[in-house]
Amino acid sequence: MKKLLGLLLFALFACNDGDIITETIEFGNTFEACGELVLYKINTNPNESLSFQLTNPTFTIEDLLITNVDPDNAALVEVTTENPVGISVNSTNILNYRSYNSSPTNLFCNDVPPTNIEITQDYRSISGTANFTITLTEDDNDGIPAEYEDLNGNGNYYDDDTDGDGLPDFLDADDDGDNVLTINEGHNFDETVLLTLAQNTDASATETTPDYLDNDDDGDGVLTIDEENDTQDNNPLNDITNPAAGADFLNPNVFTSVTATSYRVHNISQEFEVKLTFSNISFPTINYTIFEFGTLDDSRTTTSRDFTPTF
Ligand SMILES: [Ca+2]
Ligand SMILES: [Ca+2]
Ligand SMILES: [Ca+2]
Ligand SMILES: [Ca+2]
Repeated sequence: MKKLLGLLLFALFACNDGDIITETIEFGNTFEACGELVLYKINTNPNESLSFQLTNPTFTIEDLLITNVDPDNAALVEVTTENPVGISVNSTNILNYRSYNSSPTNLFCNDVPPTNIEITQDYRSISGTANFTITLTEDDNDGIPAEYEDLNGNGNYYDDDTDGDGLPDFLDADDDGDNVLTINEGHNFDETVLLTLAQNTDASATETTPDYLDNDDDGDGVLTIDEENDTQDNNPLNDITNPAAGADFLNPNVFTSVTATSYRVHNISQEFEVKLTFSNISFPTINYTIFEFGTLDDSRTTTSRDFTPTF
């Protein structure tokens, strides 16, 4: 991971005349959060921390992760928070650099802080701005990387929607809308063969559409989504008349149509990147025009949403 060089390096490039903090400090590029609201990162060799404590903050971490339905497409969401969110660094929202005589590992987010830990250096900035940038990345986890779901190859993942349900293929766990998940349609993707070994049940000289993009997999004239002869549960996988031939939607000799009534729920994974950058902060002898605090390492940034296309 790219390392964030700490105060000394920044000082070399950014400080005014005068004394500088005398240690070389290097922090990783992630930070953590706790309480309402402390953002911090620590080192244990040497023992030190950078922390930003907000008093009476007007937002929580959860607030940064709220999404809105895209007004142009109900299948899509977007981060609601304006990027970046500017928070003043001041006498109540203080940015601290501290060093200690022992490990600060359990110092933050702990109801019972460790005893015997002493602060040996304490510098603070009470001016500047904290800028958050929130980026959301979503995925359908169908086993095909997003770049290989860009069917028209134009680099825009949002204009490929095989089944026309509003979810572009890279977010659509059932690309052809036949109620059989793409991951269960034999796409056989791997980084070597890519999609060249994708299963195509009704392949012929003129039929080259792989099952995961084909809404009538066995080419029997009954749509896969309507091949629910056994159990009507929006899952054609478990409708099997002849076990030797497999599921009915892959068996051209079974073509009873049982009309589907809805699409299945689509689960879309979400990964938020919360990046914090300070601008124009000032420690007693050091000024920084830009200080990259890093990205938030927190389980709350990994989640998912469900979407059921309109039938
Ligand atoms: Ca779709
Ligand atoms: Ca997909
Ligand atoms: Ca499908
Ligand atoms: Ca086909």
